[in-house]
Amino acid sequence: MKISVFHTPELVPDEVTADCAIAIDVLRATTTMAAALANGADSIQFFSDLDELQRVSESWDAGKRLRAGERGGQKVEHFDLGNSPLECTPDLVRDRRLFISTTNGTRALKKIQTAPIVLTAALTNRETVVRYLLEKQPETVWIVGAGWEGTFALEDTVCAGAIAQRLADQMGCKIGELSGNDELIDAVTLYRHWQTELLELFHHASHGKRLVRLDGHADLKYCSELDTVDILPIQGETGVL
Ligand code: 3SL
Repeated sequence: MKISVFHTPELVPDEVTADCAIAIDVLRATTTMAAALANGADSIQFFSDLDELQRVSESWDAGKRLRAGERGGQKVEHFDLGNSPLECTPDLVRDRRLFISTTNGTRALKKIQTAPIVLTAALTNRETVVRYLLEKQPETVWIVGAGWEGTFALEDTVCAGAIAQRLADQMGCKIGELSGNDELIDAVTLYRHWQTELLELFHHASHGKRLVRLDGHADLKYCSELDTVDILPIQGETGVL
């Protein structure tokens, strides 16, 4: 298995040649997706465009849908939910489809959606993603961080490192043997340094600071916890997770 890390969707080649591509937006889209599915959501359909989300979700039974999303970290007006994993309670999400659009996370997913296998990962479902990769053994894996409007994000890179480190541990190999690009080594180095202080790292991250300003302390803590949900968000034939 060779793993390449891309810090932002903009850095991903237009032709996605990986056997498996993984989108990461730890703060907060892919953590929210994992939380929603773990709490019983039926499925997740992702959009970069809010108008398209409105139009497509209109045809869905109103009692079976939830419109979720943010712009600038704030809930989109008239939507049912913002983009907080803590909002995705079992009572609210059970058996419903989430129609979601976020600033960067859904853009990362859109960029890789043509890969044969598309997953989303966060720190919270890291172990489940690793287990799947160990089972499937795809030859090439691309891990794509959502970043923030085209720039690097610490929280996405540290999650990529957490996945790769756990894989190397389970496979009994050195990280260099898994490395598809230099960014992978960089991500693992970041993870090794901060693995016991992930919440503190998030407080240094620019998007972490932004969320704290929006009163997102509880979200930051939830998103920084490793291996807390056992769920694999994987794209099905209809393009839905
Ligand atoms: O950028 C995104 O996709 C969001 O996850 C950002 S926020 O954490 O909801 O502000």
